[in-house]
Amino acid sequence: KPQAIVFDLDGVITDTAHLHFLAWREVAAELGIVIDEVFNDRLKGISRGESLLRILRHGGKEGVFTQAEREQIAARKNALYVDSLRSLTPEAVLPGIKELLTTLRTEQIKTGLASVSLNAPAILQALQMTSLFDFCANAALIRRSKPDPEIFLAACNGLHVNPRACIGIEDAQAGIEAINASGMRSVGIGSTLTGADLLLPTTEFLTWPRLSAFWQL
Ligand code: B16
Ligand code: MG
Repeated sequence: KPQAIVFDLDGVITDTAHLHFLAWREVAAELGIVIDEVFNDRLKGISRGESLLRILRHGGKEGVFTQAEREQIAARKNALYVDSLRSLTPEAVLPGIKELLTTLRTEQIKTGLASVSLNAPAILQALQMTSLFDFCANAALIRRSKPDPEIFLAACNGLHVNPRACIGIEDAQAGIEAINASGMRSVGIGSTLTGADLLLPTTEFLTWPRLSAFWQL
């Protein structure tokens, strides 16, 4: 069996993408830029600063703001986002996830988190999921966003496992590319992803028997 399973947060453990979207939409509107959920898909797994750059580019406002101004805009988005996280309870954990993490404990398979969100520790706390993870990669130490494998490699490092002996789970295209580049086997959640070694429609299909069968292929 695999030595460890490393999870993405947003879109795999809980659906914070919508809360990110609402905060970005408000901030973008203040700058005269319109974004929709389709555009938001391209921000999944992308760091806060890089997300802002993509939004400015989308609105034709690249180069309009100084670095200091961009930091202020990103801080405003984060304040709105953190405020919206107050509504997060354990009920927001996606279907099947808690069961899977609990089973991995009994199977003695290590569990890791590879989220580029600086808010990940607070989110796990709100979901009451912190104790189900052996190691969470520190997003503050990551220099390159997904699709770079850095965050997944940091998770494997912290777990003291070889990426080739692990499975990574992601719902974003940039995330699948990051997992593949890390040498782990990739499991994608959602129907629009390409390049995943195993593709499942929703987290409900994410069970230990399913992952175990996939590992033995
Ligand atoms: P923060 P993940 C990512 O989380 C989100 O998908 C992405 O939309 C967000 O911009 C990024 O975290 C940074 O989040 O602003 O809270 O630091 O998919 O890597 O779990
Ligand atoms: Mg995600």
